[in-house]
Amino acid sequence: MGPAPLLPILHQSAEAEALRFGQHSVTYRRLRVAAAALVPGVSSARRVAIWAQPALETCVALVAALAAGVPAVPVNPRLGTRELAHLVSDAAPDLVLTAPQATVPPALRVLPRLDVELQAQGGALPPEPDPESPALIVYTSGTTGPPKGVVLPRRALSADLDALAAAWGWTAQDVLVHALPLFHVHGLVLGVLGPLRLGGTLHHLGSFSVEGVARELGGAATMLFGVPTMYHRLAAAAEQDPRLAAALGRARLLVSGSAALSVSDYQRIAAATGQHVVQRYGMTESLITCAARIDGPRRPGTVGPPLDPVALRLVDEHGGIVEASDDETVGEIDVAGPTLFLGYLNRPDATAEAMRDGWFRTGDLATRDPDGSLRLVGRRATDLISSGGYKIGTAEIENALLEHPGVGEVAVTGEGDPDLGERVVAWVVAASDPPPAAEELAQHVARLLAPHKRPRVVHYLPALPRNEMGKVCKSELPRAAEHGVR
Ligand code: MLC
Ligand code: AMP
Repeated sequence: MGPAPLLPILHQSAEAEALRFGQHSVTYRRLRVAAAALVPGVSSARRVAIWAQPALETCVALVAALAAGVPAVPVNPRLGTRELAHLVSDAAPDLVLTAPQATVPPALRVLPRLDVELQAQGGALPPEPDPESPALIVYTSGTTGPPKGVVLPRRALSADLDALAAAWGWTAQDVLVHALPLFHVHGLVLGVLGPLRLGGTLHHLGSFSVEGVARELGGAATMLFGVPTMYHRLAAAAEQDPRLAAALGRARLLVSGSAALSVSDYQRIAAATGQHVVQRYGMTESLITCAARIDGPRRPGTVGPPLDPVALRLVDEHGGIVEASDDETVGEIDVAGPTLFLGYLNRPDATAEAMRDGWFRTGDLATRDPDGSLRLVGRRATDLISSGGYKIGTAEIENALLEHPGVGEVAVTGEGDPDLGERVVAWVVAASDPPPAAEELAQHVARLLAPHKRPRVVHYLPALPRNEMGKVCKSELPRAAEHGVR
């Protein structure tokens, strides 16, 4: 007997609806035969890129790569030239899977292309690959350099999804609605593989809108997944729109993650809809490690206890283990167990640095309350910005801005934003007179990296505040700007 399948329902010929994107949907049987048709074209590849538009074809491509046992690299279709070039050279995919009508940028045109035909008829699926084999390579930002490829094995995906299903009573009867991008673990692993592993249904909105959420939750959908920016927008809308408030109130579960849901938005949603949003915490490298349980306490600002298979400890700044459950003593979250990644692609140095005695160091700081729930209180590194649920390294943006001829020196920070959580702020010493316009710098970053990484605010300074070592003192930037704005 081989290993248990990652997507068991694909081995039956179920006629139930699996996935719906707008007017287009597929049953499990169609998903299986369309994916099986791609398998022969994929199976000899070492890795494949998937052009991850929010569309059925992206999911079929993902299922085909998983069935073939070939690691898939989801590609954000809005990546800029610099970041895409990095991904292509770092992951070195042998081919790219796309929807037939998709236009891909030059960096991907050099690769052989395999179009996903939703009506194609494939045969039997190959035997289940080894659970330890890599399934996905997901790029995520760190504090230095370009994004790193996080290599996730099949075993991490199945262990995490089963743990979440147990925590939330998530079953084949659930219809999940969301509008998350399909190139990060939130949208792709939880949002697509979650329903598919359980035999349930996903209704994807294509792009986020309050109206779309209201329509789906007013219809068949039972659960909503979103980032806090989406809940912030829903909170404001639900206060004005009784139909939306009623639809949110009917849901079996509203789940927020990827960034901190503010206490105020949690309370506004509770007041307008009667729903207490369930929060969960995780990282690309560890998948989801903590979640409020359906039958457990839900409190604003807390992300629930560790999931069953996850080992989690809090470590103080001296390396001691925090035993206290007093909601006061802060420690860095370390995690271990079956949901962990295999390592960063091509970066054994970065992988070794991220681990301590077999535990993955998340860099997130938390307290533990008496019932075992964690409260996230910050990050060890201030050089990661959390904006709209995306994690953005300041170094990536600084490097991109330095390539603009009008930028002499630059520092990038995050500042609080009611909608995005944090927004990207650039502090620029101009190299041209007049200095480059803020919108031009935003366009420049959006072109090289991705639009969500563009600075939303630009300050111009005559010089950056530096210490004796020449390092920029980021905490002094606001004061320096006050004294030296042009
Ligand atoms: C505006 N735009 C520009 C621009 N100004 N483009 C180029 N240059 C400029 N100067 C465009 C944008 O591309 C976008 O286009 C539109 O204007 C608005 O952009 P935005 O303001 O950046 O975002 P918005 O559409 O408002 O999106 C908010 C959001 C999004 C919440 C929907 O941030 C989002 O989807 N976040 C999800 C992130 C996520 O999934 N994270 C999970 C990571 S996994 P257009 O055409 O797109 O409208 C993880 C682990 C875990 O963290 O725990 O889950
Ligand atoms: P990523 O590596 O893109 O997957 O982002 C993971 C980071 O998102 C974590 O290290 C946390 O800082 C943050 N994060 C995820 N979920 C939550 C949450 N519920 N509350 C606060 N921060 C979160």
